[in-house]
Amino acid sequence: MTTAPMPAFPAGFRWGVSTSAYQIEGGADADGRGPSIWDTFAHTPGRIVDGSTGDVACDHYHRHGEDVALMAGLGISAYRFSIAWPRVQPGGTGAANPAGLDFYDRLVDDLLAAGIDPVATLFHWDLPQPLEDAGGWLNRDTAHRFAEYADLVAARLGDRVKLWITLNEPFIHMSLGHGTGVHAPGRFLLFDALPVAHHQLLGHGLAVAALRARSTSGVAIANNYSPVRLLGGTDADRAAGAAYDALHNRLFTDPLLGRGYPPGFEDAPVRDGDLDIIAAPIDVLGVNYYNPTGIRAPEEGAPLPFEMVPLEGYPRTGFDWPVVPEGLRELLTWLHDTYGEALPPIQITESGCAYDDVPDADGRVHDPERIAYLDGHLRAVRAAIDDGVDVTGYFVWSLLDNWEWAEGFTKRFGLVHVDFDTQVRTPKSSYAWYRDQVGRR
Ligand code: GBH
Repeated sequence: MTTAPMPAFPAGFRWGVSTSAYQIEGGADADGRGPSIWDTFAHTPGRIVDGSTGDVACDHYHRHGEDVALMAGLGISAYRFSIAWPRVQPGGTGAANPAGLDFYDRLVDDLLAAGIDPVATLFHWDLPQPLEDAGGWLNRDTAHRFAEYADLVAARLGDRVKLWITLNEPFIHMSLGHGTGVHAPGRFLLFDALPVAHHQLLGHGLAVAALRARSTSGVAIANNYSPVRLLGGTDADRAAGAAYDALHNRLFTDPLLGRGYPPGFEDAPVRDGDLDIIAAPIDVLGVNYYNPTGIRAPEEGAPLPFEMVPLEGYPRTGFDWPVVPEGLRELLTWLHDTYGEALPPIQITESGCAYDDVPDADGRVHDPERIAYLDGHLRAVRAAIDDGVDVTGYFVWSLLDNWEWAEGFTKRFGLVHVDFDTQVRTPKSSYAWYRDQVGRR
């Protein structure tokens, strides 16, 4: 880690942290919440590595006051959280459950009182189970249900949420949720999962219109990106790189920014008018970045048109993901060069890493690797701004150690350590470090 001082960021740069509902809230049966696909999945034996569920998670539903105080202590200007659709519409359709919305109403007011901008994600993968039973995102109707839900949320919170994020990582929800079955709802459709891409994008576009009708705040989507590192120089390797890029980096961005689907995705179930709905202008592109991906040509007869290969020569996080801060600069300049005028300002809506983070004898948690990780990635953002990319915010994943999907409680991403037996929160050394960065704004 360089000792040079962190360069200053532009005035008004949004400093934040991110979380998501199912990963922190708990309160699975509180105040009329219905089941989501993640409740079903986590309660199915064999799906989660440690057999845990999000029934309690960080019990944030009952401890949000303490958690907002932790955010205020960081001095951040924004908090990205997600709203649990099954709290708002337990059956996935129909009138809102007012008690479910009350929770977010209080959270938003507490944030504003602490001087923190609420940034609300509407869908971070927790689809109401009754909608899944009706076909889920494979069913076009779910896009319309999503827009109705967006309308109910905006009717209640539209005067106070400062930025809306429609979907979180629709690529991961399609690929891990419906392609390989590692995430809920656990379907194994490989490329037949493509309608899930189109219906999520259509839901996004319809939700943008619903949000605009109720709220003057900005609207965004949070996509995940992974730059390609080609591990070979043949034409076949280059073709594999292009195929991975189309799937991971362009499938959810080309149509959003008015280019239609990239080559190879002509099978998406597009109807007349859909592409215009999807390309409705957005105010911010949310970028979730973790690492680049090594790609080479697949073996003859392999099911995918590329082979993913672990990148050598980099430090690794506790999740075994390579630490490549310059990949973030590369990604940001790639977005800028590829989409040009069509690209809205970018906010990094997730950036972070998991380590073991064991408390020492005095109960303190020292996480120098996380400090080095965040330092490197913030410098990469700063360098991209110097390159001419309009980046207006950075959100650390995550405020708290939380329930990491199929990995259960085995991966800790927080600036704040959580003891999942006692629910005691302990700020790590990275919390103090991030507070010092934020204090420079
Ligand atoms: C995000 O997904 C989610 O939005 C969030 O809920 C989650 O908790 C957080 O990230 C941390 O996982 O195989 O070594 O190349 C992240 C999606 C997909 C990013 C897998 C890293 C592969 C690493 N991730 N990816 S590697």
